[in-house]
Parts: sequence; structure tokens; C-alpha cells
Amino acid sequence: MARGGYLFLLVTIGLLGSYVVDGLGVNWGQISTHVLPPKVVVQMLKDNNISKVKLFEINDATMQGLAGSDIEVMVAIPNYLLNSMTNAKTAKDWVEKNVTKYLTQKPAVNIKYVAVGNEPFLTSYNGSYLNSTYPALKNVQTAINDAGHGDKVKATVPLNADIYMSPSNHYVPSAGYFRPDISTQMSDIAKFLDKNKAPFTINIYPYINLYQNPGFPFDYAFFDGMKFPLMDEKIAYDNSFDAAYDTLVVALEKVGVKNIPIYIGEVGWPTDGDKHANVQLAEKFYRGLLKKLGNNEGTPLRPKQYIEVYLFGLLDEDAKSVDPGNFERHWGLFTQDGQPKFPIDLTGKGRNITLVGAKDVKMLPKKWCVMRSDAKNATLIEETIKYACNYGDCTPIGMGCSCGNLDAAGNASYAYNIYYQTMGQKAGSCGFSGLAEETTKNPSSGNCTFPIRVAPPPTPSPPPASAPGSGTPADEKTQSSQKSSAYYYGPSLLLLLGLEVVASFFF
Ligand SMILES: *[C@@H]1O[C@H](CO)[C@@H](O)[C@H](O)[C@H]1NC(C)=O
Ligand SMILES: *[C@@H]1O[C@H](CO)[C@@H](O)[C@H](O)[C@H]1NC(C)=O
Ligand SMILES: *[C@@H]1O[C@H](CO)[C@@H](O)[C@H](O)[C@H]1NC(C)=O
Ligand SMILES: *[C@@H]1O[C@H](CO)[C@@H](O)[C@H](O)[C@H]1NC(C)=O
Ligand SMILES: *[C@@H]1O[C@H](CO)[C@@H](O)[C@H](O)[C@H]1NC(C)=O
Ligand SMILES: *[C@@H]1O[C@H](CO)[C@@H](O)[C@H](O)[C@H]1NC(C)=O
Ligand SMILES: *[C@@H]1O[C@H](CO)[C@@H](O)[C@H](O)[C@H]1NC(C)=O
Ligand SMILES: CC(=O)N[C@H]1CO[C@H](CO)[C@@H](O)[C@@H]1O
Repeated sequence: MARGGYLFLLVTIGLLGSYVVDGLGVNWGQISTHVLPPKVVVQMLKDNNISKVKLFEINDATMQGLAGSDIEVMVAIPNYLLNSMTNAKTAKDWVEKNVTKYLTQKPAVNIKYVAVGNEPFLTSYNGSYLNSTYPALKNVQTAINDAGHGDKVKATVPLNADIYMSPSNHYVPSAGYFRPDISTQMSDIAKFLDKNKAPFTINIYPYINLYQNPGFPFDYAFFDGMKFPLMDEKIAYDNSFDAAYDTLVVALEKVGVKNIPIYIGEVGWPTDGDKHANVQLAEKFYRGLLKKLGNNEGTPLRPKQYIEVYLFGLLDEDAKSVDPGNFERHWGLFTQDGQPKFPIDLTGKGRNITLVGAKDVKMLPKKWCVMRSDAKNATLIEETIKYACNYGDCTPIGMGCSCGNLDAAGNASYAYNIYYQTMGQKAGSCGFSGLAEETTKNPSSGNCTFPIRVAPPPTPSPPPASAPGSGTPADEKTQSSQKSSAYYYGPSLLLLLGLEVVASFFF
């Protein structure tokens, strides 16, 4: 009922409002089983005065959705292409087909930045992109310059906060430096960006600090003050965002780069999948962050200045890898179908208002799939839940999550329903060997929503309906071919890693 009652009520009061925090951006990821049409998303951005968007790749449908809007776009070269971009000719070709094309078509896409890779120096990548990132950056910017767009379009590299650190016995920003294994690369990259008047882009996640470190001071993740702030000489740090930002400022100064603009490529708070991931804390985090940004407070080392920020993220993404944690699919300011989750005032004035939701969204019919009341075979129930959750997103039924209070039957119903929706309510997808049945009665209750997904776009020749009534796990082959079909999953799915991991140290 969460979406049926509480959230819908809030939607209706999001109509007042004024300018958003000057030039606020959002990350638009699309690792979802069912995506909103690009035009619907772009209208949603406009309705909320969001003027900048950061993508994780380029696909033509998204770019055409953005064409003709004034929205500034950061397009991206995924990590798996970095190696090939060390070839100047390949980089030139990529820029021609993916940047020049959209800048010069009519109507054009307002491309301002090209993200070269995404967090390529994450320690979990084992140095895979260590040698290619800097050469790729140089080649891409050179290609942009050669194509005549150098003044308008800058290449940058969105990096993860684990590229820099402070000594473990002196955990303060003023002791910051780049991670030793990448210090040469970081120095080269920072100097290149600086010389080229491009921004340095960093992702900062106080939430993940809190998630990964049981001893992390709760209040330090937010912006509401602390009894015992971290003292760095005379500077008191009472939030980890400032400390992370300033540690980077110091690390950059140590390689001789002093005034380069630092953009926040990603920052946000998830709303499900973990005990600290909920709408209440997300609201608290964003309220503090947006107020700070709206006031152009800057940080202790770079006070009183505008910080360019891309919130993470725009929409939930139910097909992201949960390797970093079950929260990974719940970073959206909006649900996957474009409905706002909690009150947030993008102007930073802290008013109790809500974002404007997506309009004219075609949803699947109001039907759910639940466990039959006469289902008995516990072994089979367990097996079918496992199967269903392999395809659908079951992270909300975990302990401390939005559906964490369901009983055993509720768990089964959640799993069956999410499978059914993920499969587009396809005939036979609510079978589970006779354990499940369709219903038109919404099984949602309290904070626990049994979602219905966005309807897939109309296809020229609909896939033939398979025999109804079965839909059992035995049908593995059919299901896996469905999984890879563009009908359910956009082409982006396999191309993205979707990791948002940051360092486990103390800022
Ligand atoms: C967006 O900005 C316009 C002014 O350009 C304002 O009238 C409108 O209320 C704003 N909308 C929101 C949702 O803040
Ligand atoms: C990095 O190394 C670890 C341990 O050797 C391995 O499990 C992991 O798959 C590797 N990751 C990548 C991206 O190569
Ligand atoms: C990067 O270059 C170093 C030195 O040439 C080499 O030892 C290392 O294997 C290279 N790494 C990758 C991932 O290619
Ligand atoms: C719903 O979630 C909020 C946190 O976002 C929590 O405060 C509240 O207790 C939850 N309600 C129920 C019924 O679990
Ligand atoms: C915000 O507005 C909603 C809807 O009117 C209300 O239920 C809620 O209590 C308000 N929250 C605050 C913090 O005032
Ligand atoms: C329960 O289901 C399992 C298959 O998962 C099957 O082997 C077993 O015979 C079933 N038990 C009954 C009593 O039907
Ligand atoms: C429901 O599923 C969750 C997640 O697997 C589990 O933690 C919980 O114990 C289950 N609840 C019941 C009553 O079986
Ligand atoms: C959407 C789009 O046009 N993508 C192109 C980007 O560039 C590569 C070539 O490097 C093309 O293969 C893609 O089609």
C-alpha cells in the first residue's frame, strides 16, 4: 500500500515550487527489466527542472529522447571499451558516431561531457583498466578537439572515492593522497584535465561508509551536525561528504593541481535492501545535502562555492548486480515506473514537497500473482521461490527491508508476483506447479509494495504465447531466452557493471 496510499498522497502536493538547486544533475541508469520510454523520462526531468543528466552509455533511443531539450548531457564510454580507445583511430570513430552525430543532428542533443569509463580504478577491478584509462582519455579529448567541439565538450573520468586515502593513523583530509598503486595515473589524469579546463569527477557515498563499517558514526553520514566532529587541526568535519571532498582537494594539491573544478559524479541514498536504506533516511540525507548545495556553502577547504552534483540516481534499477549489496537496486529518487518515493525539495529550501512523477506511463494490467492458500509442499515452495527470485528482484523481502515483515506465505507470494511482473505477466508465468494464482486484489500492505511493472513498448510482431498453466521452473530454456530478449531487457543490461562501491575508510 505504500505506493497506493502514502506516496500518491504526496504526489499531489508537488505542484508548487521554484528553481532547483542551480544546475542540479541526475544519473539516469537503465539496468532494468522494464524501462520507461525516454520521452516520458525527459518530460519528468523537465517537470522537475532538472537540467543535467549523466548517462552510463549511449543508446540511440535515449539520445533521441533528449534531442531538442536543453538538458545538458554527460554521455559515457563504458569500461569495456577503454582498451580499444587507446587506439586513436577507434576513439575518433567513436566520437564521430556517438558525439558529433548527436551534436550536429536536428534537433541536437546538448552533449557537454564525455565520461571516459566509470570508476575504472575500483580496487575490485584488479587493475584491469590501469593502463588504458589515461591514454583513452587523451585520445577521446583529442578526437573531440579535432572534430571542432573541444570548447564545448570536455572528457572527464568519473572516479570512485577509493582512489585516495589518508594514513590509517592520521585519518584526516589534510593528510590525503592518491592510492599508491595508481598515483602516477592519477597525477597524469588530473594534470591533463586541468590543462584542458575539464572537471575532475568523483563519486561520494556516505551511505556505503555506513553500510560497510559497523563502527561508522551514524550522524557523520548526514548533514545535521555531530557532537564530536572529526578535528583536522583547526577544521571541524561533521559530515563525511565534506571530509571526502577535501581529502581529494589535498590529494590533488599534492600532485600540483590546485584549482580544478571538482564535480560530484554520483551521490545519493538508497531506499530499500538494507536496514539503513529506507525513505526516512534518504529524505534526511537529501534534505541536508540539497540545503548545503542550495546555499553554495562549499566545503572547509573550498568554502562558499557552487558544487556541480549529479544525484544517484533518477530511477530504481531492478536488474543491477547485488554484489555490492541488496540496496543496489533502490537508489532512485523515483520508483522504476517513475513515481516519487519521498518528499524532497530540489531547491534546497527544505519544503515538504514531492517531485513530479512520470506522466502517461503505460503499466501492465492491475493483476498480481500470489501463492494459493492450499499450497502445501514446503520443499516445492522453497524451490519455486528460489527460482522466481533468480529472475525477479526479491531484495525487498530481506530482513529490515520494506517487505521484511512478511510471513512465509507472504514471501512466496512476493517472489511469485515479482517473477510474474518481470515476465510481463506473460501467460504461464503465474503457474509454479499449481502453487500460485493470479488475483486482481492488490496484496501490498504497509510499506510493502507488490509492484506492477511498466508495460513493454508495443512490438511489431508479438511473441507467440506459450501454453498457459505451466510456468514451472522446468521451463528453464524458454525463460533464459526471454531473459536475454530486448522485450524484457534493454540492450544496456549486459554492458554495464553497475557497481557503486566505495572505500571502506572513514570518510
Ligand atoms: C520550475 O521552474 C519554473 C520557473 O522556470 C517554475 O515556475 C516551476 O514551478 C518550477 N517547477 C518545479 C517543480 O520546481
Ligand atoms: C579480481 O580478483 C578477484 C580475486 O582474485 C576475483 O575474484 C575477481 O573476479 C577479479 N575481478 C575482476 C574484475 O577481474
Ligand atoms: C599494465 O602495465 C604494466 C607495466 O607495463 C604491466 O605489468 C601490467 O600487466 C599492465 N596491466 C594490464 C591490466 O594490462
Ligand atoms: C515504514 O518505513 C518507515 C521508514 O521509512 C518506518 O519508520 C516505519 O516504521 C515503517 N512502517 C512499518 C509498518 O513497518
Ligand atoms: C509532509 O506532508 C505530508 C502530507 O501532507 C504529511 O503527511 C507529513 O507529515 C509532512 N511531513 C512533515 C515533516 O511535515
Ligand atoms: C514436493 O515437491 C518435491 C519436488 O520439489 C517432490 O519431489 C515431492 O514429491 C513433493 N511432495 C509431495 C508430498 O508432493
Ligand atoms: C522471508 O524471506 C526472507 C528473505 O529470504 C527471510 O529472511 C525470512 O526469514 C522469510 N520469512 C519467513 C517467515 O519465512
Ligand atoms: C548509439 C550509437 O550510435 N552508438 C555507436 C557509438 O560508436 C560505436 C562505434 O565506435 C558504434 O558501434 C555505436 O553504434
